[in-house]
Amino acid sequence: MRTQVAIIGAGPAGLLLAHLLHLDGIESVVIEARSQHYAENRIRAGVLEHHVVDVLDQTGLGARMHREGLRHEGTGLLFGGKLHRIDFQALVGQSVMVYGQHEVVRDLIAARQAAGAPLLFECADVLVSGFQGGSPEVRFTQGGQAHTLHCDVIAGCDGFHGVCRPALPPGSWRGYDRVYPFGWLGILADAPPSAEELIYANHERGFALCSQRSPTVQRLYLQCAPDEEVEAWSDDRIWSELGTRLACDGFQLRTGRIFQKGVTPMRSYVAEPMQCGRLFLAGDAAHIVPPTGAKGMNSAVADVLLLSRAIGRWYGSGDDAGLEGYSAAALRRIWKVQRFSWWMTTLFHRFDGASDFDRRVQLAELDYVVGSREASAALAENYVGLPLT
Ligand code: RFL
Ligand code: PHB
Repeated sequence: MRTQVAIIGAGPAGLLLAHLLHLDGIESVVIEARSQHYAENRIRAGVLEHHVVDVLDQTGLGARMHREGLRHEGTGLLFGGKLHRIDFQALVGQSVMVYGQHEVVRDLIAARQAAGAPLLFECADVLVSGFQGGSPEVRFTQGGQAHTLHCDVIAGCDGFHGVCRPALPPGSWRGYDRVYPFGWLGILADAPPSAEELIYANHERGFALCSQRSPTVQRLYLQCAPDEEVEAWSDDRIWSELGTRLACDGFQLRTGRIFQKGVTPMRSYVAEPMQCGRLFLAGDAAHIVPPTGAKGMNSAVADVLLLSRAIGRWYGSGDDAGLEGYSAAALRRIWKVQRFSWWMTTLFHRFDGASDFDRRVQLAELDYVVGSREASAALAENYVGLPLT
């Protein structure tokens, strides 16, 4: 088998890269470890930056998102029992779209399959090699049969636990890491939204987030221990804790049947550089953020936009400056996104062992953010999305 670009992983990064290359007339094969059903039903991110909405629009993927997604022109910040609004539209003239990551993935898979382009699910034993010399290749098995895919470029879009980052030669890269001493318990519930916009809550018992997915489904999160047992959280306990942490004037928590529960540990991580020879990492394979800034999937989109342009330039004119400069260009944005995600996390979470002084400084910072137009605008500018490239 031979292709131009071998893409490992059918998450948002891999699927969007395949789509962008296809529009540019460049062939690729997407190799995914899991099943199509799994990829289409994995519940994760929910907020799309305005540039990401534009990319989906401009590449023919926006129709369902505009029908079913929820446009948000601001967000709520709750602390000291009072709800404040950050008005994105008034402050920076932009908004975000609440549309589940798995819906984006479904739209991308449908486009790929409609184009009749190769997207291989349930591949095992994936191994990338040859990327430092002139003949990159990917070995894998599918349905018990061994395959070798020869290519010009390998895109490692296989997420944080994939095989591509560990395939970078030792000594050629390093990881920068911060692990937070808490996680998020996330739920999906059959209930109409409790609020028109998201609410990020700083409460002395810990962070809470009130988000949504549709007019009938809510997405909510609670700060918990990083290794929290989901079983320890009955539906009643979850609703009661959410009610406590989100309590404020005029807010009424709408409850309903909880049909999904999961715990996510929180971590910031960046691999530098994000490339070696003809192997390029994109999305969670190269970096992850704590979800407080809603940046993970958005960063994956930013990476593959850069990478697809660099690959297009290389095939178009033989100029490999974009490929050579890919990691440096991607990292400039990533570190700003890391900073914002770390800052939001630090601002809103309860840190065990924090002193009363620390707690007062945290509340003062929140008060400053909602009270200063400049500080509110800085939050809004980062939240709706820094320029993609
Ligand atoms: P993914 O989505 O992890 O996809 C990687 C794909 O690679 C496959 N794979 C392999 N395939 C072949 N061979 C192998 N050896 C392989 N190993 C792995 C995997 O099966 C998978 O299909 O990475 P990608 O594409 O880089 O996308 C990143 C995003 O998924 C992630 O950053 C976001 O979900 C993070 N995130 C959020 N991001 C946002 O932009 N906005 C949000 O509101 C937001 N909220 C969140 C989040 C992540 C969360 N969790 C659960 C981590 C909320 C949560 C709770
Ligand atoms: C979500 O709706 O899943 C969501 C929203 C905002 C975040 C994280 C997750 O910061």
